[in-house]
Amino acid sequence: MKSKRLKRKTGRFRKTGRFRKTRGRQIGGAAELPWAVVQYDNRPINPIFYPLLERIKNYCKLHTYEYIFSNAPYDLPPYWIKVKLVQEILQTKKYKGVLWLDMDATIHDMKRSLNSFVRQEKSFYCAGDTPNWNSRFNAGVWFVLSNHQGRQIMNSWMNLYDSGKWTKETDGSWKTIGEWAGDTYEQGSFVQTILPRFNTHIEVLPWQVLQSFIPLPQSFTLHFAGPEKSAWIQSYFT
Ligand SMILES: [Mn+2]
Repeated sequence: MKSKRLKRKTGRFRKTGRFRKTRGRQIGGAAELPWAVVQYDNRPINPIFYPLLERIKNYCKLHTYEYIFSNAPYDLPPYWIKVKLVQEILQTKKYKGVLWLDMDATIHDMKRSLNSFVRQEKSFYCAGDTPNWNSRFNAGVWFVLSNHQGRQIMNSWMNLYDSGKWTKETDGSWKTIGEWAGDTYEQGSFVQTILPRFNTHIEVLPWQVLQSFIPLPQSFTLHFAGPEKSAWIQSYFT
């Protein structure tokens, strides 16, 4: 039905060009904004990640989502750049929402749309660690809707960044007085403050859906987090 209407419109208005720009976005009434899939790296990309990127880009093509890769400089610890970047992208209001993927993550279930996860009242979707670790939230893969609630979650999260607890070394690396992944980090602060504060608007999916490093029947994304990532990536692609 979709393609039929599209064809008819194309034929009718082909010569004027007047309707061509909006064609395809207007079908079925209200315009639907695309999702953005976002990644960041300010270092040269490690070649072991190339096949992961390839899958992500193909996924975006398949679903007509926008793929955004940023390497823009930020005067922030790398852990917090993702929060800032997604906050900024939501503020453009050009997207339905944003899927954040670490460089060591990829899409496994190419057919599953982001819309298929969206439930009433829930604006932020994430999962906890695999049983190898123990955080209730893993910051490597998550997605957020571009609505009031989603923007509020991102703003509150970014506000938890405490520049007084971080120092930039002369070699450009960042050090914190806090413990690894603790509350000075984006992950620990989310667990400590954002999860309880926005509890009703956050959907915590099973780790198997977003965080597994071996494809499982429920896996949508995979996250090859850990010291053995290159072996895991290799076994996924062979
Ligand atoms: Mn990661």
